[in-house]
Amino acid sequence: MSRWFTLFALLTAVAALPLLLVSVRGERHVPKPVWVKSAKAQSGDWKWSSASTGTVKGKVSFSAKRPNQPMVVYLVKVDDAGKVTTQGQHAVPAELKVSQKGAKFDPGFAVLTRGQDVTFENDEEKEISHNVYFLGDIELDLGIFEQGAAASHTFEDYGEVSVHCSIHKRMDAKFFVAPNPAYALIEGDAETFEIKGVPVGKYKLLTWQKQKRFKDVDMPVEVKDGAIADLKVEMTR
Ligand SMILES: [Cu+2]
Repeated sequence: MSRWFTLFALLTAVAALPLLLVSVRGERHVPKPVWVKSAKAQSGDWKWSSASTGTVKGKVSFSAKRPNQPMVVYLVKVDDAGKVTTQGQHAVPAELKVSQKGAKFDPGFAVLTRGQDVTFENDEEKEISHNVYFLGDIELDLGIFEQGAAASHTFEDYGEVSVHCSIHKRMDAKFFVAPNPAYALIEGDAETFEIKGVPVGKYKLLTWQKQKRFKDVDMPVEVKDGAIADLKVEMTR
């Protein structure tokens, strides 16, 4: 009889274990950052600033009416075989501060550079808590923070980030994290771009659109010392 009781007690304990773990997890207010998905950026010894640089410029054309939304033209370093390789070390822009006043992320759109810090400040005048979580190429939850508190994150990977708050469903923002400083933001009715000071080497020119209306471009570019690579970037549907 006592043997059956021991077995029963053991089974109950095993069954209760997940519940116990869930409750412990629920008390953890600031989840440890974990990369769920990676855009496969790597840092390496290769330095972005170099004595030998060239320029990549071009004109973007659109096969249909273009939405009044920003797009980014950016370069990704590739090896001789054309495969994405280490993106190297580069100077990182200053931290971006994002306000959350009135349950609104401000700025609601930004282009960042890999390695850049972003601080979300809960600068509400009332006692309102906010949460920040990311979806997209970079997925992460920064937890919930009260009025006066802040949450920071360093973007060590590149790609698209949709920023949300689990408390306020309408609170959102969009970031694009460029892999290196070689990018151009194209806004309004601008159709040209120029990226100067690109270290010589082989790259891929890629596009990113905030509103995805066209097929993104993926074309090879070679940057030569003191030269200008002049490209036609055709956005088709
Ligand atoms: Cu919020």
